[in-house]
Amino acid sequence: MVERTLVLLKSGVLQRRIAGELIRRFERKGFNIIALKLLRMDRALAEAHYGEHRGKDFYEKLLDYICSGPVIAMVLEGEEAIPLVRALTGPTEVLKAPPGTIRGDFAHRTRFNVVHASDSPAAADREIALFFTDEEILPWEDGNARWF
Ligand code: FUP
Repeated sequence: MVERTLVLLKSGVLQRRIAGELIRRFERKGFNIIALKLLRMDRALAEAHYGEHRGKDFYEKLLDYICSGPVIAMVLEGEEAIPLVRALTGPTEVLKAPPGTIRGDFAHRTRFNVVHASDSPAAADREIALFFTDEEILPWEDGNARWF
């Protein structure tokens, strides 16, 4: 089934100059980028995005981190995009993230685990709507490539 998922390249990715490398991995797998923006998340957006973690011991530090610099937000579309993008990102805990995954290759602290990706269809719908209006989402088909 074709799905859409929200990906965030978190604070620090731009400073480390690895945004292109990370985007390349999603493109290489075959997903369509159908929305993309650079933004600085404010506290309200961070709380809305990570509300499920309110009250946990890492919550405040998680918000501080995600608000500490610009992030890249993207909507990716493709067959089974939600589980397949999660497979590319790797598990949340960096000690469990194998080499070859984004977190396995680029993160050494769970709190600074480089990337966010929606973990269910309900989360994807909710998260995409937090970051993008309907007008900002631009699905396309491979047929467009014949012009180039
Ligand atoms: P994920 O969906 O893989 O991003 O993981 P979670 O929604 O469980 O966690 C959200 C973010 O909280 C993680 F990306 C990193 C941070 N976190 C911690 O800092 N410590 C923890 O023990 C768990 C999560």
